Order: sequence, then structure tokens, then C-alpha cells
Amino acid sequence: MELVIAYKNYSSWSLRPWLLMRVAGIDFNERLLPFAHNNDLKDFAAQHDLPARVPVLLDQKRVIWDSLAIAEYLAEQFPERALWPTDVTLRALARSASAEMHSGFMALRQTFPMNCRVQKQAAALVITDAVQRDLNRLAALWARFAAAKADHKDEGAFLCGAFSIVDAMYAPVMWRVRGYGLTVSDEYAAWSEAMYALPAMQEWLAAAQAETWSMPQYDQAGEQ
Ligand SMILES: N[C@@H](CCC(=O)N[C@@H](CS)C(=O)NCC(=O)O)C(=O)O
Repeated sequence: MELVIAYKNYSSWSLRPWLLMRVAGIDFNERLLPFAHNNDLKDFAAQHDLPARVPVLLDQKRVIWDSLAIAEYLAEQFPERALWPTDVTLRALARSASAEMHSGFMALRQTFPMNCRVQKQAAALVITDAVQRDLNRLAALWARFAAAKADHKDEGAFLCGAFSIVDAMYAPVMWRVRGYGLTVSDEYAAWSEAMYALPAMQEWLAAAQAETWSMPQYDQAGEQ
């Protein structure tokens, strides 16, 4: 399998399937296309008749694009790794929250883009009402997962207990909240610590820090 991604520092959609595959122990090669610095992504997209977006997974002759479609494909290909929770209630919640991330949280995503190298203080940034609503929504979701996990006797550190697709879908949120000094809730903070401590997240961070490409419009995000 080959996973086509972009900048580790900035590409939040790339992180999701990459982290899922690493944590699940799925073997893959990676191809990194720095789309703002050369034409390789455009050429790749034209070759496969795709929009010029990553991530894309190549498996045998199959081309799978879009983070959620890739996650679903992997869940189907590796049923023994339980990429979605095995409990039906937790799975339904995980699927709903994953879809919500895929199509929502626009204010947080646009105002505070993922930037693993950034270390800012919230006091120096503009937190709009729309961003605050997204942060409140995260807190409500984390409370809902905590209650669902308790009901289903699965008390691990991740959203549904064991790491699953929903944690991968929210992984960039961890870098956003951490990097811009934002606050969500105690339940969120416990999850964030567990995510940050994952060896795969540390591997991603080290690679992001080693990258020399920069995108100034993202480096200045959130500032007044
Ligand atoms: N809905 C898509 C979003 C993919 C996306 O927007 N990827 C960004 C990178 S994080 C991209 O490829 N941008 C290329 C560009 O802006 O030229 C998914 O879930 O994979």
C-alpha cells in the first residue's frame, strides 16, 4: 500500500489516515507531495483523474481518496484490527463524530490551521465566538464519549477506550488546541495527553519539525 500525503507540519487531512495506519500496525510506503512548492500533486491528480487533494491511498490497482473513505477501506481490509469500535453503540457514536469532524468545525479549522511546530498563547490570539462554539462543541462531544465508554465498560484513554478511527479523525485537533494554547475540558485534556504520547504522534512531530518548507499564511494564523 502507498499513502500519498502532504506536509507533516501543515496537512491535517494527511495526518488522519497516516496515524491510523501507524497505530494499527498496517504496513505502507508514504509519498509526500509538497503541493505549494512544486507541481507533483497536480501531476499525480491528473494521472489518476482526481482532484488535487491528499490523502490518497493506492492499494494494488485501487485508488482510494478522501480521509474518511480511506479509513472505511482500511476498516474493511483489516477487520481483525477493529479500526471501528466493536461495540455497536460506541461504533455508532464514533462514526457520527467522525462525520461531524469531516464536515464541520469550520471556524476552528479555518482560524487555527494545524501547525505542529507552532507554540502560541491564546491570550495573544483572537478567539471569535464561532471558534469558542467549536471548542464548546468539542467539550460536549468528549463528555458524551466519556459517558458512553462508562456505560460500555471500556475506560481506555482514547475516545472509545482503545484507539480507533474517531481518534485519528480528531488527531489534528490535538495539535490545534495544543499549538494555540486553547482550552476545551478536563476530559479532552486527558485524551490529548494520550494522543501526544503516542509514539506515532511523536514520529509525525519529529518529521514535521525537520521539514524545511514553510507556509507563512499558516504560521501567522490567529494573530491580531
Ligand atoms: N475532504 C478531504 C480533504 C482533503 C484536503 O483538503 N487536503 C488538503 C491538504 S490538508 C489538500 O490536498 N490541499 C491541496 C491544495 O490546497 O492545493 C479529505 O477528507 O481527505
